[in-house]
Amino acid sequence: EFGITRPKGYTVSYHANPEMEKHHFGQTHPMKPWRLTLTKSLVSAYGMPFAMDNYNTRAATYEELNSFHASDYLDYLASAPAEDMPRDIDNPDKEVRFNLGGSDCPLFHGLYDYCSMSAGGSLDAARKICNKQSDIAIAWGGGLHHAKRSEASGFCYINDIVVAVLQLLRCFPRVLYIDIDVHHGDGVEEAFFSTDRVMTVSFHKYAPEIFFPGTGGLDDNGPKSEHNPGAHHAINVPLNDGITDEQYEHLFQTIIGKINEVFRPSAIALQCGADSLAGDRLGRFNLQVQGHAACVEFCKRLNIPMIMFGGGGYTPRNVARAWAFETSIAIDAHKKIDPIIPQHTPWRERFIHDTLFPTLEQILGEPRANRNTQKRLQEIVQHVHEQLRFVTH
Ligand code: VJV
Ligand code: CA
Ligand code: ZN
Repeated sequence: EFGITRPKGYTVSYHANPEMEKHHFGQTHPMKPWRLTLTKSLVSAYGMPFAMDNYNTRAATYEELNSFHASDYLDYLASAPAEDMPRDIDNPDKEVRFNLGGSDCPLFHGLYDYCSMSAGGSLDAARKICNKQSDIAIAWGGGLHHAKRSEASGFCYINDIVVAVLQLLRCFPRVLYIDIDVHHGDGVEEAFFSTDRVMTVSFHKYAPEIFFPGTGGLDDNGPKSEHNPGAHHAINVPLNDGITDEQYEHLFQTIIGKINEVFRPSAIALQCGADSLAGDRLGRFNLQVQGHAACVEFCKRLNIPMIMFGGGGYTPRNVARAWAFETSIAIDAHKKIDPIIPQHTPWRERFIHDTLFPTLEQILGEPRANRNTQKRLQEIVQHVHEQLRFVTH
């Protein structure tokens, strides 16, 4: 109907599981797995599944999760009883193990299934890339970048990205991890602190004490201990409120273009957190779908096998817009896509505006003040270039 066909010369796979989307973190918790249903409904309404290999995500096994996570943490995660009330606000004295059961990381019904399905999708995506059955693999249910080996953090329990990158490292010498979520990708950065086979790059709002998680300053480039091969392989791009498409795209292309030349990755893991969009319930930037998606398009043009993960995103209609449009970029259909959301899209009224590309005025009323000066952005580029002088192989 929309003339969307398979891309020529390469294969895209889409990994999802409708069961995952039925889980709830709690009534007013910002993380809504349902945004994945809204994304899928747009992707399908545009006819995109015809252009991809579609896989129903399985749950990752205990052994697979154990490739990164500690056994005692996984055992507790699998057995901890669900709680109907998060504790840390109402009952701050109660013991919280592994940071589980507070208001950020509540113990909800089916938690272990939800986590293992998220990781299963990301791991399947990595396997398809490894065995060359896919050139781009999409796992919007993954991207949970804050989880640590033995700790939940910031709505993330299992670090599906680390599990997937460990799989990629079995078949590729070097993996570039890129994170455009508004938060710092601390869990992934820390997991690969001591290897030069993974370079991590996160763009994020940075304001320690005020904005989660508080790490990811410009000088945070991996521990500079004497014989750490991972030194200089963590790149951080700390930003202020209100950054625009134009500034972000320029920064992204300059930095990722340079990293591609120097590090020469054999695979890319791209975390596409959509909380960096304007109007996000937790985010602070002024990015539009076009600017966010331009980052995905730039990565795709590098012609390197790639996994696209989800991540944050707390205004579901905008998350669905971005991830559906980015899916169309993956299959090279973005120029054919009608910006008017198809009439037959389920939950079409939830989008409020009938376009994939609402203006900043439509999203926000009035835009958030931009606190990023050109001078500061230049300093960031300068610092990154200096770090990259240490990177050789
Ligand atoms: O800022 C924090 C930590 C606190 C303690 C817990 N209170 C609720 C908030 C302050 C220091 N946490 C952040 C976590 C952000 C995680 C982002 C995850 C991702 O996008 O990077 C990847 C998926 C935070 N910011 C906002 C909230 N938590 C928040 C949590 C809630 C909430 C409202 C805001 C939890 C429950 C409810 N409302 C009902
Ligand atoms: Ca980020
Ligand atoms: Zn986030």
